[in-house]
Amino acid sequence: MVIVFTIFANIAHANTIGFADVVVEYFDSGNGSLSCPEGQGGVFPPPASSATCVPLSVVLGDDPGSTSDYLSLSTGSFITVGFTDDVILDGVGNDIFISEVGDAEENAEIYISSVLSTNTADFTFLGIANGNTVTSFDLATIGFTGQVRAVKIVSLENGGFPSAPGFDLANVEAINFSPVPVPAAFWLLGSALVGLGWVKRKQSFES
Ligand SMILES: [Ca+2]
Ligand SMILES: [Ca+2]
Ligand SMILES: [Ca+2]
Repeated sequence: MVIVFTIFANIAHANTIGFADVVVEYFDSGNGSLSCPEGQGGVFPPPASSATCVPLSVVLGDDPGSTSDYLSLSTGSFITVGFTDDVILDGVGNDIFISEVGDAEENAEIYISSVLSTNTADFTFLGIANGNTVTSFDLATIGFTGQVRAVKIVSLENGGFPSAPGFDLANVEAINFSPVPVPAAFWLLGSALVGLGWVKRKQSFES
């Protein structure tokens, strides 16, 4: 089992407005084919018939070309992606699209959070995303009225094993969202510790 907790910059795709920006957490259950984050596309173009190691950034940004790069999440594996230059809001109709590019029975549980967090308690169950389709979600269906900054995808099946085991996540798209001003986005991107220090100093100057 491997647990990674870090913030990965989006290096694979340029268009991040309306799409996920960072990886907050990744968990590999060990039920896949390889001992690395696996999938297809990105900077490791593989033969179509086999899985290969991919950077987690394949799930960030959009997939503008004719083929999507994706991360295969085997049963029990999950990834949490964060939005930093935009936040998802409940608007008219659907608010979030989750794109799966496999062709087998591959579903995943989708959870959302208002904070970039690795704590399960911070997440609310939104629904089930299906395989070989783009599944749409409307925040209104669960009465979620806050901002969504993190989306967690937990794989339920291992369809496609061994070439693309489980839920093949191509991207996470925000349909209704609000852009975050650059300084605020920088704040979200991990300057929290620096910021806390600054607040403390500011308070001490004023006292
Ligand atoms: Ca974004
Ligand atoms: Ca909505
Ligand atoms: Ca992708």
